[in-house]
Amino acid sequence: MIRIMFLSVIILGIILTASIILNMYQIRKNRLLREEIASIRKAGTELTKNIKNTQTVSIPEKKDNSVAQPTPHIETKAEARKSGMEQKVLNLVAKYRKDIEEPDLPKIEAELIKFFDSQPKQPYYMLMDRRMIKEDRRLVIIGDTHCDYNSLSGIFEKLSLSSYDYFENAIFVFLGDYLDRGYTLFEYLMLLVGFKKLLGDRCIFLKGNHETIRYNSTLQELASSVQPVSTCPTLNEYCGKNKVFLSKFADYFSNLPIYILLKTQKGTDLLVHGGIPRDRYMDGFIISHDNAEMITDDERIKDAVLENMIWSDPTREKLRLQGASSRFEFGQDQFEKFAFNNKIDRIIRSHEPVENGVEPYYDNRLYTIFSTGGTKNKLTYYDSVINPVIGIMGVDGEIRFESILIKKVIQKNGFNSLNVILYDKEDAGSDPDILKLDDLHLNNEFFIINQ
Ligand SMILES: [Mn+2]
Repeated sequence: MIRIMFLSVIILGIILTASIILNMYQIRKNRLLREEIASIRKAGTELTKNIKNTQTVSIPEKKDNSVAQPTPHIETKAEARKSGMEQKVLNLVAKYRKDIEEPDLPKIEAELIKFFDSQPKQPYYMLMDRRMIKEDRRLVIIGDTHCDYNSLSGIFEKLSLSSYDYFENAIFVFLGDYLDRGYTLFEYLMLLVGFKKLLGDRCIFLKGNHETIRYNSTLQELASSVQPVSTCPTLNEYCGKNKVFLSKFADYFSNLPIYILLKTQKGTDLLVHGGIPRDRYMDGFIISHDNAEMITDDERIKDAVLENMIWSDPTREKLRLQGASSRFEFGQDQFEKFAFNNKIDRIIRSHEPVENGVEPYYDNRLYTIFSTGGTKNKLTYYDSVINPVIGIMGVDGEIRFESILIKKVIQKNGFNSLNVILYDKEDAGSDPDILKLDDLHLNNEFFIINQ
């Protein structure tokens, strides 16, 4: 009996000591975590300070310090709850869904000039360091939208259904190709620019090959390097008298940044419209990981590489011969060489219409994202793209792809503000006007490539 009591006391003692040690460890761990966060913040501030006059995308701190969430799905919200920003975006969508008429154009030109004048000139490269972000600030990556009002507004409307408030919190990166192809111009431009005005630094436009435009001062008109085009001739025809507008338009779109070097907890991503440069330039430069700048002895190589990066396409082959035309292809070996030279893990790009809206290559180390399409969409040039998507990246660097199509109309309990255009009547059943939010089955449209 005494032996049992003695043993119990010893065991109790051990448990007590262990719990005290564990507690001390937890307190120390929490302190270390706080210190770590503080030091990361400090490092971030230092970094931003050091390269202030160059290219770092400053990511505004969010007010609350909630813990990072797992990579997002679009969770539908239970009711029509809207933040101020979300309402402003939806108002913009509604405003420009109506046709802009010819008499409205002088006002539109003046508004666009005001926007162009307000934008600082940006360098061709940007560094975004998401390792510094401790909150749930998601990144929305949007591929080609090509003058398609329906797809652009569809993206905003789809995101407005989420319980996560994208418009207050997320960063939006557009991968280029705003101009040409699609069947709206002024309405699309006003929505695009209006969105950028609302979000400011949280909305980033990269340059696509269709933004290779210039103002020809001899002919006093816009010219494009891409054929066939529609935006430049349309602007020449309808805004031809306003030379200031034409030249500022060309100046803004042709000088957008070319790429973003994105650091996440998973590694380093390159966000760019096309892809990698030609073989012959591959050893002539390196992309700096300090500030994302391209380092080279020869400025001509830099210009050529930047031009290549908005034109190239991946293929499933190992090696691809490269012709002399602007548009050219590369294979897996070429991709891997570029990735190795520049310590890049993934490339996220657009430029090519792909049926499913997203196409993975090279063991998920390269993704093509295309964001205009829809078989019933009268405003897209790309009705071969059945399911246009956007990419959504969590702070952990995981990327998922969300269809921008909304197939059914919601009109219940006053939640009828959505103006859904990509809606497919045949799919919707007998009573398309009265459908529950649950019927959207948003997650069924998710493409989870990494898993
Ligand atoms: Mn393109």
